[in-house]
Amino acid sequence: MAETTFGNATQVLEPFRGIKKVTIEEYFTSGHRTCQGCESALVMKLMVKAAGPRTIVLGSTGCMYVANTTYYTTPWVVPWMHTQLGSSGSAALGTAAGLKSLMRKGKMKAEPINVIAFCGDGGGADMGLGAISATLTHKEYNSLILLYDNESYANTDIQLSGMTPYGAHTTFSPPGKVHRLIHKRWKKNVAGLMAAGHPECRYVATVCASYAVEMMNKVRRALTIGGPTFIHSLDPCPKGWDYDPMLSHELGELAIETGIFPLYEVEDGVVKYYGKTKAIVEGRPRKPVREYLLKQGRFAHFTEEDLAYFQEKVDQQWDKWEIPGVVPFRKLDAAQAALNVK
Ligand SMILES: Cc1ncc(C[n+]2csc(CCOP(=O)(O)OP(=O)(O)O)c2C)c(N)n1
Ligand code: SF4
Ligand SMILES: [Mg+2]
Repeated sequence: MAETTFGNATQVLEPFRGIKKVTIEEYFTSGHRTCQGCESALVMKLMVKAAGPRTIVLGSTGCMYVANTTYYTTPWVVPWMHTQLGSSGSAALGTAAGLKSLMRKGKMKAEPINVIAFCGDGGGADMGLGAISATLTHKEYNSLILLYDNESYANTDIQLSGMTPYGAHTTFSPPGKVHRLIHKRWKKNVAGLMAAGHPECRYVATVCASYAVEMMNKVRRALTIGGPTFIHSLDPCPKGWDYDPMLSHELGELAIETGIFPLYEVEDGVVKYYGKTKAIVEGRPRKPVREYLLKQGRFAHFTEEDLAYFQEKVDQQWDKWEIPGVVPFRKLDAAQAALNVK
């Protein structure tokens, strides 16, 4: 038998060198019922296009489960399985381990098969964080966990998650006359957390479907580097964010241009910035966050004070963080350190 332990690199998935080189075949096609302008559906399409036909997709409960598997219809061309809301990590690890075992025992043909588990921000960043973290410690099993982040529990009518931005209007945080802002917690930094805290995970990246080729190439890298990997995609959601569906692509671009969502990868501990994020790191001015926020109804109640606070928090992530946009640790300056000496 050929060398097929697949402990490391799986299939040959070279990066697409430009849009004209992208393959035509689709593995997420017609038959879904997502909203018009749903970027998460585009993420599914690009993700599995990059992965190719020898792929198993596992998906936790949420819009990308419910709207994609309405009774008797589905857009999935590749094998697909639903898993419980907090279980994308367990599903990825179990499936990768099962495949490896069956191949080792000769019960199925030994060949590289991609295992991708997706989860929403609610299922992944809140409920399923522990299982994803555990999966990222098992370097002997190849899998990709893709967290599609529409910044709410969208499928159950836009409840607030740990990744909902500060101040946003959700069904759990409606602005009122007494309290203008109900949600006052800053969004979790999940990609930074995964990259900083999982030494066996060789690849963590952030993506946005507005930059489709870059996104597909990061999926390809994640699937071929070996071991468990993690990708976080920011997905504009017309229903939850309350904007005209034609703005989805533009809002994705603005999230990057304002510096709210940085595009980067961490491969074997080395940070590499991409596209407009790279330009920002190299000194290009960021667009004001108001250009992004005020296009969305969920921030329509924001005052100048709220916009200023949001801007200040984003400024900090670029000006104060030890690794800008990625990891928020800061070194004590010398004067402060001296004061702390007992
Ligand atoms: C254990 C459990 N609790 C609650 C639910 C109800 N539920 C189904 S989908 C969903 C929202 C999931 O949000 P997210 O993971 O962000 O995916 P999205 O719907 O935004 O795509 C919830 C709360 C469930 N299916 N299982
Ligand atoms: S609610 Fe948002 S994530 Fe869900 S299908 Fe509609 S646009 Fe997509
Ligand atoms: Mg969500």
